[in-house]
Amino acid sequence: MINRPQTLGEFIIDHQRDFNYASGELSQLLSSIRLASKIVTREIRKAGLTDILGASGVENVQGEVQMKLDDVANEIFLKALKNRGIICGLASEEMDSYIIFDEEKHAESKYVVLIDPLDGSSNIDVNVSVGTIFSIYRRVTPVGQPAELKDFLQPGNQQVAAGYVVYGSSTMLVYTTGNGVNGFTLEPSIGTFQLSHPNMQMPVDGKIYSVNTGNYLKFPDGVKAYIDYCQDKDPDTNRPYTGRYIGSLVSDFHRNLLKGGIYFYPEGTNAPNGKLRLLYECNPLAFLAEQAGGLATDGHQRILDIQPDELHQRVPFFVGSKHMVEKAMTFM
Ligand code: P6P
Repeated sequence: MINRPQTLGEFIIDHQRDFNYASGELSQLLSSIRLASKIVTREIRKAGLTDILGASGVENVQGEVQMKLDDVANEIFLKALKNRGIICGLASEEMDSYIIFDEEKHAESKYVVLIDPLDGSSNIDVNVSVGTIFSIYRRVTPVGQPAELKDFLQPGNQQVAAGYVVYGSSTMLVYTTGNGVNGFTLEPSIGTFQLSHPNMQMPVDGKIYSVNTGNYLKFPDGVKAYIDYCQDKDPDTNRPYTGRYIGSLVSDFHRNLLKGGIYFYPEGTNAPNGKLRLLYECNPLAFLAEQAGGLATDGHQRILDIQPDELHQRVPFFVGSKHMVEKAMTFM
C-alpha cells in the first residue's frame, strides 16, 4: 500500500461540502488557480535565463515600473480564471480597473476574484522569493448581469476563500475557505500540489518582527515606540526579538505563519496610508491569519471590517501572532 499525501485536487473534492453554495464552482476556481500557479512557477524558475527579466518599461497603476514577469503572471492567472467560466469579473494590482467576463459562459457566474499576481516582483532579479495573493467573493449584483464595482468593494469579512502561492525554495499554495488553513507543496516531478501542512496554526506568540526599519524616522511615534520595544531587552519575553524582512510580503507572512511573528507596514510620511493594498494584499492575508488563530489590523481596527471605497486603496497593515499584534496596537 503506497502511503502518499493527499493531492490538492483530492483535498478540494473531499472538502467540497465545506464550501458555501457547494456548487462545485469554488472547487473549479481553486483548480484554475492551481493550474496558473504551476505555470507561473515554470516562468519564475527560468526567469534568470530568459529576457522576461528587466522592467517592461510600463508603469502600473501604482506608479511602479512593471516588471515583465508581473505582466506574464497577470496574463497567466487572467487566462486560467477566465477559461473556466466560473467568475464574472477580476481585479488585479496590475490593472487600472476591474475587468468583466460577460460572455455567455460567464452569465451564471457567482464569484469575483481579486489578485496580486506577483507580489514582491522586484526580488525576481536577485532570486528572492515572490508570491501570488488571491481573494474570492460571491458577487453582490444579480447573477446574469455584468459585474459592477460594488462586487469588488466588499469588506474582507465577506470573502468566501483566500490564499497565496509562495514561489520559494519550493512552491507552496496556502488557502482557506473559512474552515481553517491548509498548505500544499508542489511535487515538481509529477506536477501535483500535495498536502504538506494540514490545519496550519499561527503561534500566538513569536520572536520575529518584520518591518522596513529604513523608514523608522518617517513612522508615527507609536510605531517608533513599538520598534524600540521590539529591540529592547526583556528576558521574560525573549526580547530583543529577531528582525527579519525579506521585502516580499508573502514570504514574510508565510514564515510568521509557521514560526510566529509580526509583519507591519505602517503609515509614514512616505506612505500616508501605508503601501499595501487593502483588497488584494491585506484582506486575503488577514482572512488567512484569523483562520490560523492570528490577527490583522490597521493599527486600530480589524482589517476584515474595513469597508473599501477604492479598488487600489492602501491601508496600514499589522499582521501575525495574536499577542504580538495586540501588543503593537497598545503603542498606536
Ligand atoms: P518596501 C513588495 O513591493 C511589497 O508590496 C511587499 O511584498 C513587501 O513587503 C513591501 O512591498 C516592501 O516594501 O517599501 O519595504 O521596499
